[in-house]
Amino acid sequence: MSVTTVAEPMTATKLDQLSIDTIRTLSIDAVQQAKSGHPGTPMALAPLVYTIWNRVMRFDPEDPIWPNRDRFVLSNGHASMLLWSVLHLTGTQAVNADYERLGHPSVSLEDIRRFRQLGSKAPGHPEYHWVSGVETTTGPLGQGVATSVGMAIARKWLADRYNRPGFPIFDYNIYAVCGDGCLMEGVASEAASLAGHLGLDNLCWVYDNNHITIEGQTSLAFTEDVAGRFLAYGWNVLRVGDANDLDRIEHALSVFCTTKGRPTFIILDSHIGYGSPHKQDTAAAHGEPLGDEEVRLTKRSYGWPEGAQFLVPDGVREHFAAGVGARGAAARRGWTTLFASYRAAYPELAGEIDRMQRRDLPAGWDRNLPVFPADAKGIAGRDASSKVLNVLAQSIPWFLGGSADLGPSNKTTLTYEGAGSFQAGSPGGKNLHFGIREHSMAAIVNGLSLSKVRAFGATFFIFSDYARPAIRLSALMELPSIFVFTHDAMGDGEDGPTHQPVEQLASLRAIPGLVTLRPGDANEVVEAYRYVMQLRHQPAVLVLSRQPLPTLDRRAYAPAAGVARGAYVLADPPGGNPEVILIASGSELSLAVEAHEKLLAEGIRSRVVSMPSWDIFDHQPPEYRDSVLPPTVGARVAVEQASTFGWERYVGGSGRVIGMRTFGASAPLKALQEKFGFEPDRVAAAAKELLAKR
Ligand SMILES: Cc1ncc(C[n+]2csc(CCOP(=O)(O)OP(=O)(O)O)c2C)c(N)n1
Ligand SMILES: [Mg+2]
Repeated sequence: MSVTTVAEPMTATKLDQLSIDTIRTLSIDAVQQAKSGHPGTPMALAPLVYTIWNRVMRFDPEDPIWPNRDRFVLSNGHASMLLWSVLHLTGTQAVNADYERLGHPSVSLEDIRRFRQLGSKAPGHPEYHWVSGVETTTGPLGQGVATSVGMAIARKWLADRYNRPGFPIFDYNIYAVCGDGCLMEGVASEAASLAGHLGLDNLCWVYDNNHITIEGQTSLAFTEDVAGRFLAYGWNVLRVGDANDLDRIEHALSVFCTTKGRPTFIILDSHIGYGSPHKQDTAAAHGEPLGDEEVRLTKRSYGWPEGAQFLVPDGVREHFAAGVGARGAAARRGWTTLFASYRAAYPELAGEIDRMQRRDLPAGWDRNLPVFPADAKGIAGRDASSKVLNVLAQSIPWFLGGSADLGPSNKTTLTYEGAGSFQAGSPGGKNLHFGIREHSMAAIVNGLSLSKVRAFGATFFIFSDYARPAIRLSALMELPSIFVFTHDAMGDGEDGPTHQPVEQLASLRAIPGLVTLRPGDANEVVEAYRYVMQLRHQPAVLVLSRQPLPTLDRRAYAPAAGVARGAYVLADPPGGNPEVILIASGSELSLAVEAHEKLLAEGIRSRVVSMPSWDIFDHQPPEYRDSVLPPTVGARVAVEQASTFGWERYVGGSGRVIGMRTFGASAPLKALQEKFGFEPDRVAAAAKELLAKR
């Protein structure tokens, strides 16, 4: 006979605490094991993330891509262990790029043990497309919150187009967590300003106000009144003074849910490295393992078994299953039933949603694309683009976009009857007005793409520099974002070197997976869009001219459909067999054609290769590439109003590049073309020099 000790009953409150401490200790152990990572913020924000996920969010771990799920964005991506912990503890399932469920968890305990190791589904920072349940890639501070504004815009637009009385098909919310770093970044300010203007009441940012960044106290560099700033942006600003107070956090989130007409900003006062006796509230808790002894002391302070590692106590997984799991499953089931009746009542709209979710296009989407007749005077790339955009926006209901205040110059404004402007009071508008905020524009376009809306953002090509970090992320995330950049080179001559791109093409071409296209005439613009619209997992940059470019006579020259192969033989000498190849893109294509005609007249067998996209060309089979640029023809001249950087790979050791080696200058275009050598005679002369050298 023995006396049975009665175990303390597991109350809901205790399970809350146990779950939170599990997130904390998994984070501590993973960082310790990896000997790298960021333990302090997960330790501090575990209660917040726990509350959002287990008490508030509508998210079904069984189906992490259910369209009406709430979105969670961890903008302070260095705290990734928060996400790996909750994805693991909720049993979130893995899905692949074809939207199939794979039948195993997205993040396993083994992945967490292998935090930051090759192949682990618990990498250093949240990576969309690598880990199911991650809504957007974060790590470059500010990007996550800026992207969340795109998600909120998308949700508003989707609701306006698809919801019907009794059918709230899209009514989800977007939660983003950010730290001091995110809020110091300009991109977040740009995005917050726009979100306030647009009154995005489906958007909630929670600010981890811990007064610590890497160099120490924020008092070193960040002493502004953040609350005042967000009030001025037009946000609803709330404060929770204790990051461990679940009820207050939950209450603040419920205030968000009922606030209409403005986004919500919750300031959460927290203690980085919470529970660590020597590291709490210090920068030392930010980005390095606590150390074995400190880990023990910290676990002791949580009342955790000091020697246990990667411990998930009994009841924790069940607690998440009873919380977010049950709530999410019920919400998804309800939605699925609702959507079935919606499909019966509105089959066409339901069909659109299906297609959009799969990133398919409607049948006949390219039927009305224009064909431009040959015209020596020609049409500017941006004007051809305008015609194309207006066709596409009408044939693809969920295709929309706008410019960073350069609509009249980019010619990206959708002008057809009913296109409308997206504003707080008109969330069905298809013209987005980003204001002069290129960086957040690109992040917002990514947020729209993540929400399956097809979106573009536009500005001058030179200001792609201001958008580049988000363009890079679009490529890393494999999103079909579209960036329309006009004023491709020196076409805006008088504006001078501040406005004349030089190195931008080389820099964008260097981004893995990004399709950069610089079409050479109006029909190439059409073909470029035709190609880009069919991309499902790649972003694209379209670089378009400001000035008219001759529309080539496609009966005399090869069809513009060659654009789809990145480069194609536009013109050959009679009977083929060229001795010299002129390669050009964009505005320099007609220049190359003129030089070609001159050379032909002199009996020189020249070929013109139109090369709007390096990237697409590089992905063609070698036989095709060799047929366009035969290895036997070493005499090659590339001409492009951009940095010569990189062209060696196409012109080879014995070729010549006519491009930019300096910045441009302020002068009329004609004078610049003369100064920098972009004239048919100079191109022809370069070709002849190469031939003479043989
Ligand atoms: C754009 C960008 N700049 C710099 C960094 C490097 N970095 C990562 S975390 C961090 C400090 C962030 O401070 P805070 O957001 O307050 O995070 P906390 O330490 O409080 O979690 C810095 C500078 C980065 N990830 N992204
Ligand atoms: Mg901080």
